[in-house]
Amino acid sequence: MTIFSRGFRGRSRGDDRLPPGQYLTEDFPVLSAGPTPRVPLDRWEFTVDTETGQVHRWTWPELMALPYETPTVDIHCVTSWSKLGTRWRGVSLDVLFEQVETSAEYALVYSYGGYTTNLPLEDLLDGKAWLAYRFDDEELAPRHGGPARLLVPHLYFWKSAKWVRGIRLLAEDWPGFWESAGYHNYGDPWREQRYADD
Ligand SMILES: Nc1nc2c(c(=O)[nH]1)N[C@H]1C(S)=C(S)[C@@H](COP(=O)(O)O)O[C@H]1N2
Ligand SMILES: [Mo]
Repeated sequence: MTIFSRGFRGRSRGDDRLPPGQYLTEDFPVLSAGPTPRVPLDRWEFTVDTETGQVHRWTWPELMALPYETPTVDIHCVTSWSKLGTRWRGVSLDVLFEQVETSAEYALVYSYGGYTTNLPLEDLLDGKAWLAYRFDDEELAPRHGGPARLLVPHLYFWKSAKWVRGIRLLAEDWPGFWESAGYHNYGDPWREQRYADD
């Protein structure tokens, strides 16, 4: 392993934005646990269902009609790449949850194709998460989760479910795909929470 001093790497490269154990990349690697599901927009829907059995559903035109934001965020994959200043367009989860009444504390996010990931509901709210459908001024490419993916940049990027289909609100936490395979349940890159025991 090569150790660079802070001075040598230079602050302009953004090391103060690089969590421990991460390296910077300019490309946008693709990490998918299975094949890319194709979801026609006229059949696409996004669902939030609550612990009391209430179901909230948005079609693609309904999603497009909602106010969007254009976050620029740093993203951090648990396989150690980080990409700074990525530019997205998406609907804040706060907007979607305006209509949702819940006292659940946990969210299980699920995708077309079967991927799941879990996180505390509060990590989806207060400006921390988006349902993103554009990247770098273009439609979100299918390999990167298009038509729409979750974007939760403050946690390792495996929490940002591609091809997202819905969120189940739960009174008790339920581990998702990587979380039940030994990855950390929460996944804060700044605390280097990669694996269950970290
Ligand atoms: N549905 C789904 N979402 C997913 C994944 C996946 O395999 N399936 N991989 C996760 C992981 S580990 C990472 S790092 C990011 C990768 O997103 P990218 O392929 O756009 O870089 O998506 C996350 N979301
Ligand atoms: Mo990842």
